[in-house]
Amino acid sequence: MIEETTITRAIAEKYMEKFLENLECDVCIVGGGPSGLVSAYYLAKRGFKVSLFEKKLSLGGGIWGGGMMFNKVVVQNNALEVLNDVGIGYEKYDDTHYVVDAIELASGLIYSAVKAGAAIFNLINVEDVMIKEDRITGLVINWTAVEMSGLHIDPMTVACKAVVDATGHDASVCHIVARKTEKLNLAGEKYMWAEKAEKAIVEHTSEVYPGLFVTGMSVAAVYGLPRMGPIFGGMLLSGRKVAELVTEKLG
Ligand code: 48F
Repeated sequence: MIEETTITRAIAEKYMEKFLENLECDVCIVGGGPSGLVSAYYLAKRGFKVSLFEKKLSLGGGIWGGGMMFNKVVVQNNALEVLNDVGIGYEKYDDTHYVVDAIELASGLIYSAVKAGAAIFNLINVEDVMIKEDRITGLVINWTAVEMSGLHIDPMTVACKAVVDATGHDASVCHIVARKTEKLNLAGEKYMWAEKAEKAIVEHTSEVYPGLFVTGMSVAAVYGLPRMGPIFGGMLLSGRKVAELVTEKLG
């Protein structure tokens, strides 16, 4: 027999179980766009305990709307490996450009990250960081609904060994660290130049403060790099690179 209160109990119990299991983890990823999801996938696959926090209801960030709501995106040839790793299809347009269905890309990356073992928490906004002895040691989180409604409610914390800022154009975590430590300067994202941006974002994907790594468009905000519009190879490769850097760091 179906019981309403059993449904409630099952959800509350299982959510709390997942939350408490991930209260202390290896890597916290902030932002569930392409770069955050790819890094979550590779890190979880390597056996790290990974939590990803996304402030919105849906993950996928800037993927869903493709270019100007035409729900297709372009991925260049050197990033096809990542699509192959997660089993996402693509169509050749010319030797450099491949076209990917935005819906398949977003849903495929989300599914792959979950199946690899990453714990995903949507509707949670990362509003601050924990820093001890000049090293990031965790995140300060609250429900997005609390932030939206301006309620006076204190946040809570999760601890981790490394944080990945995958918050896209906002570079939210880097902005917080810059403001509160004065040990990080953000140059601000620059104009559109797709070819230069795609290469530079991957090259500059790095640890920007002890324990804080940056991936995706946040890299452009930190290093003053150009933007690229609806081509996603750089996001995928940056996500994969940050997973390699975190792996090297955590051993
Ligand atoms: O913007 P987003 O997709 O970042 P990305 O992985 O990819 C950028 C591309 O989508 C596109 C582009 C390149 O082709 O120019 O824009 O760098 O995803 C960032 C996610 O982070 C969430 C936000 O809602 C989005 O889903 N986010 C931002 N700030 C916070 C956050 C925060 N403080 N706490 C939790 N999530």
